[in-house]
Amino acid sequence: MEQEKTLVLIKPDGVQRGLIGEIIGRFERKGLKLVGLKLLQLPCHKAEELYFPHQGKAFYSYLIQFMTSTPIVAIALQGRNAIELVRLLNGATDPAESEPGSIRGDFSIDVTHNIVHASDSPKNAQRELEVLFDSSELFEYQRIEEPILHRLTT
Ligand code: IDP
Ligand code: MG
Repeated sequence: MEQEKTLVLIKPDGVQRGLIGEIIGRFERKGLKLVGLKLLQLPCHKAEELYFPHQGKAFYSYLIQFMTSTPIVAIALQGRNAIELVRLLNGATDPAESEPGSIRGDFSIDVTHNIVHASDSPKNAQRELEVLFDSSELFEYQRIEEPILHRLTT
């Protein structure tokens, strides 16, 4: 599986509940590489860009209001099959259905206040990363355990 990059956001509820370290730790321990990281208050126009596929839905305006209410953490992650893997670690959108062991399954109880966001496709990952990060804010480096995380094919 090829290396992919994806966007994760720790939503206002995750930041306010002191879960930043816990959530980043889960991605790090899995073997995903942090290639971008910042705390910011999401401006309204960026929230609208991020969630434009949901425009017109009943929950849209509350979602924008919630996402712009207090700071969030934006995380760019890189790794093999990262897009699908991160969504698996996050768990199902509705915490009533997310598995225990996933972030949403372990820490949330409400479908809007569901702690994390993650991109759902390569196209959306690229688009969403561009909304949150300048290219100068994304980095390349080696994690020291890369050779033992992956079966190396030569
Ligand atoms: P995802 O975050 O798992 O990709 P999406 O369907 O893309 O889920 O929805 C984006 C966000 O909108 C969700 O994470 C959640 O915060 C909110 N949301 C989705 N569906 C509902 C709903 O039925 N009621 C209220 N909020 C919702
Ligand atoms: Mg989504």
